[in-house]
Amino acid sequence: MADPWQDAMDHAVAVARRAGTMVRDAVQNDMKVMLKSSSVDLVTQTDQKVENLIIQSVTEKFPTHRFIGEESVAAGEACLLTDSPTWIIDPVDGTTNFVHGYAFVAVSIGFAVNKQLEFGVVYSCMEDKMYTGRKGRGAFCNGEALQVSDQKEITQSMVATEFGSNRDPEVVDKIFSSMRKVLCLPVHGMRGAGSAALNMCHVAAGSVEVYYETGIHCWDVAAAAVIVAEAGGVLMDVEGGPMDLMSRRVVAANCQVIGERIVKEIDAFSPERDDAA
Ligand code: LIP
Repeated sequence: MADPWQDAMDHAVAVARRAGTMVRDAVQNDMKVMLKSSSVDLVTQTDQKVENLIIQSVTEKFPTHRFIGEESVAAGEACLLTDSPTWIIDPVDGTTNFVHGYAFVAVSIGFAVNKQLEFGVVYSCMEDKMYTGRKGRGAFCNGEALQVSDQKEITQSMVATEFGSNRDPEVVDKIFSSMRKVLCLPVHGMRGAGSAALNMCHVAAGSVEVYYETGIHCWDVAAAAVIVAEAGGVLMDVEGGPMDLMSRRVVAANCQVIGERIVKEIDAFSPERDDAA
């Protein structure tokens, strides 16, 4: 059957590639770094320029579609997912990496209809890796099919997580106590790419068994959630149960057993939801 969203997905891939070129070019030049929620929550003109590029180009082709974009929300727009076709955009996922010239930087474009994610495109700009996932049709990296790891033992697993950008000591304590418990299971290792989208693509690609984080936003994970699911992985909340895109909490695992095992070690907390009025 013809795919009703094929056109939109092709457009997402094309615009992600253009956006990636913009990001790569910007790394060569001086960049103006600004602050958002705190002194460690960074944003650059490139984040804003890339988001404008994506929104403009999508609007020209699909004038009725809606957007949730990291920088538009930072500028005061509502973060509201309706039934309308909606593009969920993180123009530069891994902004801190981008500012420091650390290689994991991605353009992330998710697409939802009737509040269900239909496809996701994550372009790792510095590595020139185009990750794509289309509901019911698989996940790919540069055209090669992705498959999660078949590991079922947490003690044989690679775990990814992040410190995030909240420096409230109580939150930092929870992050560290969770990491300590996970590390001492023991697991083979713990990593953090500095980009939620790429951590999840690493789960989809099989090099990481499970990624968890609290504090991410819907635009960090929407696209990669489709990629993980289509590579055979599972998504859940940090306390178990289904992932809620607006809750700012995510576990992406190769399988249910590993996901549920990691959930047992996480000291959960609840940041303000993305869709809080
Ligand atoms: C960042 C993530 C990073 C996470 C931060 C933040 P940004 O996104 O991808 O992995 O730890 O909380 O959300 O701000 O670079 O788009």
